[in-house]
Amino acid sequence: MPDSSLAVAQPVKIILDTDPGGDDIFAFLWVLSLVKQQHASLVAVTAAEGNVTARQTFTNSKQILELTGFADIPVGRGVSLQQDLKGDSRAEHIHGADGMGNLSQTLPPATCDYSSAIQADELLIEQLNSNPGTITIVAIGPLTNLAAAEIKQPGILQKAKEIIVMGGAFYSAGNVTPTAEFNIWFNPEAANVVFDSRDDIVVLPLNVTRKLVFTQDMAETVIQSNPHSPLAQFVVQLCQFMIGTTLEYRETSGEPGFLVHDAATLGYLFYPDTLMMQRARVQIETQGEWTKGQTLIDARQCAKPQSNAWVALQVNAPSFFTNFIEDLKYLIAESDS
Ligand SMILES: [Ca+2]
Repeated sequence: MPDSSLAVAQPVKIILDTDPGGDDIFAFLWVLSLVKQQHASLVAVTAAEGNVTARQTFTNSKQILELTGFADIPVGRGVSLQQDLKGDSRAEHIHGADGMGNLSQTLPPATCDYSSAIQADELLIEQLNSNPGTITIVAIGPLTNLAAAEIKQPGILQKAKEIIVMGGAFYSAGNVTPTAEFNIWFNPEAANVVFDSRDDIVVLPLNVTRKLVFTQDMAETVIQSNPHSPLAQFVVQLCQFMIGTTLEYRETSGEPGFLVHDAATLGYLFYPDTLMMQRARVQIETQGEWTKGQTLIDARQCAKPQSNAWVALQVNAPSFFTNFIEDLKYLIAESDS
């Protein structure tokens, strides 16, 4: 008997909110592979200020779409905190001055003007109003754009089918301060707005993403069918750059690889059997002198009403990478030589 569930499966509609970002780019490419395989439909990209400036994440997003043949997908420019951020508030030291391992010069140029592009919060509001209940937001940067949309139109985030966030660290060390993970720490007030907007936010914290070490060998496997294509070359070189900074900052206990934090969101969405989730109330520290951006779950033995999230606390990394690698292989095999 034919499997009727396959026949009726519609592609998952996604808005990717991203601050590329080396690991963002690997998540981005995974989405595009799933689009090519008709499992996903990428309705828009909203660039976020974070790893690098809003202008740079916009340009990077456009360049990735140009490189992969998806230049028609709309990109919103990130809402800026409008603060004079200190140099060390962003993450150029991890991702390169351009957020892409200093490889942006090797990619096709962005074709759209930053100053005339639609703002990310407007694009989110427009898309969610026209497609209520059907769009999944995959948020892999600081949550400034999502919060700006919610503040501008209260209730708008309820119109998303699901919101999946890479962020936070529970009962474990942060990666930007002793207690905070970068995306939440960068704008904890925005994170607060998003976690208050609905009671089913899906969270992929450092607890699982620290287990996702992508190695040079994996990159070589991914490109083997089409190794000289511009996309394959970009993937290998970006991987090399990210491994260099990851080792410098000792993020993998010396293992030569880098953490594909942001890709965990797609693991949840398309390969949910690779993760174990816990229901919880997530709270975010916005005031602490030392703990700004810390994410909390109450582990005491007492009644805890008002849960607002599903938090991933365990991942089957080999199974995750089996799927990640096969999907990236598919995208690169299909890319222009
Ligand atoms: Ca990111």
